[in-house]
Amino acid sequence: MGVVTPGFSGRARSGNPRLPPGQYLAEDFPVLSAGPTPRVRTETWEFTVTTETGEKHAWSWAELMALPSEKFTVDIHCVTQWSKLDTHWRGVAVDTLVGGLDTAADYVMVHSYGGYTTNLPLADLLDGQAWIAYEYGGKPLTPEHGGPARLVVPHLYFWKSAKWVRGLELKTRDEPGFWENVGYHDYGDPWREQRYQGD
Ligand SMILES: Nc1nc2c(c(=O)[nH]1)N[C@H]1C(S)=C(S)[C@@H](COP(=O)(O)O)O[C@H]1N2
Ligand SMILES: [Mo]
Repeated sequence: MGVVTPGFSGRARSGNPRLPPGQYLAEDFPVLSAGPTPRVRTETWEFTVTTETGEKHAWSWAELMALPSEKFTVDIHCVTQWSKLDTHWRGVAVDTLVGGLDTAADYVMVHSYGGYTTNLPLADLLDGQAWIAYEYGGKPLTPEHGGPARLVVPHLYFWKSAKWVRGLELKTRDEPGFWENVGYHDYGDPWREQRYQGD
């Protein structure tokens, strides 16, 4: 038996080219929520996109379901160092909701039921990089994982993937969301290990 246990070397340097630096593979699907799980009924659920001029666009649950959806398979990376490869989802591409809008905004504040927020550049939500997801593993997304619907932005740390998503606020200025405000990185690229401000 070697001095370095497989578990330790796995965490330090996995050799798996799909694992960003400092990440390890999670077998299960951990639940990470900063507060209680809001129970949002689809009957009253509403998703809004507000532009920087105050123009508001809203979708009911039925309207979201009527939009073209995509199945997508992605790797997800939490800042607490777990990653999960090949996760299966279904959702509506953010392009489908925002694509036709007249906006000069460069930033987005994502808002959730329950009050959670997270900020990111609008460009990171477009071109097939992000979805409003409502199925995981072929089943309706459970409340613990953000159901009825959550944002999924797999190329950034998973705190950007707001659970119980309620809307996108398009903005000309970048402002910090919930975790960004207490020291987490504004952008959060797992491949550049942008965990905290200054990384
Ligand atoms: N609304 C909301 N969204 C959230 C969070 C949260 O606390 N509230 N936690 C974030 C963090 S830190 C992570 S890692 C993922 C966890 O998603 P999961 O619980 O489905 O694994 O959700 C993100 N989205
Ligand atoms: Mo996280």
